[in-house]
Amino acid sequence: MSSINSLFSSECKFLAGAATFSQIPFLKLPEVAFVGRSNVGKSSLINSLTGKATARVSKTPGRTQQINFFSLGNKISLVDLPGYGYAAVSKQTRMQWDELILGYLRSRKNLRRIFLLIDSKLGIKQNDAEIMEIFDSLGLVYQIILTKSDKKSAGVEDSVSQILQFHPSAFPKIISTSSKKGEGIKPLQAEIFQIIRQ
Ligand SMILES: Nc1nc2c(ncn2[C@@H]2O[C@H](COP(=O)(O)OP(=O)(O)OP(=O)(O)O)[C@@H](O)[C@H]2O)c(=O)[nH]1
Ligand SMILES: [Mg+2]
Repeated sequence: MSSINSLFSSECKFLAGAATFSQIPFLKLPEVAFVGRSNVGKSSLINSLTGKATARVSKTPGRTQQINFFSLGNKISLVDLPGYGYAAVSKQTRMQWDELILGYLRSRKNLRRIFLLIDSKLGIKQNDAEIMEIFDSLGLVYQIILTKSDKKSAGVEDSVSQILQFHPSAFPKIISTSSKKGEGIKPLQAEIFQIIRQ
């Protein structure tokens, strides 16, 4: 794949959905995963990156209940993970989330990068901080992607950068994006392109 544009304009196909660990497909493609609170904009960001409405965007939070795998140009797998922090879920559902998502993230051999999405309006909330601590303790490296930058609170980048100093597994580089306005989409495409070339 010669250029970023040719990668991101190639066909994006839904490969599989996994609601349980055993349904996770074996894939050889390099993979990147999008994780974050429910409603943070994971599915919208995948659609903006690929220029297609492949991932389902929810009107109600907690809509994406399974792990969805997409292949972009048969070069990379993009993974849309179910959101966390949806207030109405039971303890049982929360435990299932932990088991499925953390199980996937810990064991996935072809996983090259975890993108942890943070809403620019809300900043890092308690449940984001908890996930970051879990990732740190498991040695899972992750990169913060701010979403909905069209609605961002003043100083959000600085406050997130400050918090990252206490999270050893976080990439220092933050990318600020808006699926609505297109801000940061090209830089994130460039980051993903670099990841698969490594
Ligand atoms: N203003 C603004 N709204 C956005 C942006 N990205 C997504 N949204 C809106 O945020 C809501 C949630 O978007 P989704 O992409 O479905 O979020 P998600 O993280 O996939 O949600 P779950 O699948 O429920 O975990 C939708 O109403 C989107 O239209 C953005 O960049 N700016
Ligand atoms: Mg979604």
